[in-house]
Amino acid sequence: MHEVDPLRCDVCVSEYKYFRFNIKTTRFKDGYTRDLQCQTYITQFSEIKLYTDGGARELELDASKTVVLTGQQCRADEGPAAATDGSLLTKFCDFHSIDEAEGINFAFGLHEPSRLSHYEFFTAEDCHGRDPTSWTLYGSTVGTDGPWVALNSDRQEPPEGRMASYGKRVLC
Ligand SMILES: [Ca+2]
Repeated sequence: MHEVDPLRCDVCVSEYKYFRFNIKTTRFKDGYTRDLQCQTYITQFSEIKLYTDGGARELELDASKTVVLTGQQCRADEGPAAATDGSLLTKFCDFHSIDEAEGINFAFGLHEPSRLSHYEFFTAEDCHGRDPTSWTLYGSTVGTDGPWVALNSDRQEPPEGRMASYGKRVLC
């Protein structure tokens, strides 16, 4: 076990290998009424990225560790791996799980345990109502089934742009 410096938050000194991106709400769930031709209980994002060294270096994800713990992907080519493939043209799309109590649980991992400084995710190519609006990022040292430590929770108005960044979220 590591020693936690009381002057720094745990996430700043701990190394994690596995992550769970738990999406709680979308624009549609928050009352958004544009784009209602889009199926409304769908949630999607095109990519998630992790950084270290004050945001200067992107960490390489291990594609074999990307799974959906709870959820139902929209199409065969819109599974979890599509959000860790490095392309904003491909997306993870979940059919209706945002309306369930636990929301969507998207798990992914690194090749090696690493210290995180930032994370970032991106909207998909269509349908603003499907954009996440609140979420929690968890970390684990053990595996994609946890146990989990909450690293960051946030709520944000998504960017209007498609395949656009929510901005690098600062962990420490
Ligand atoms: Ca992608």
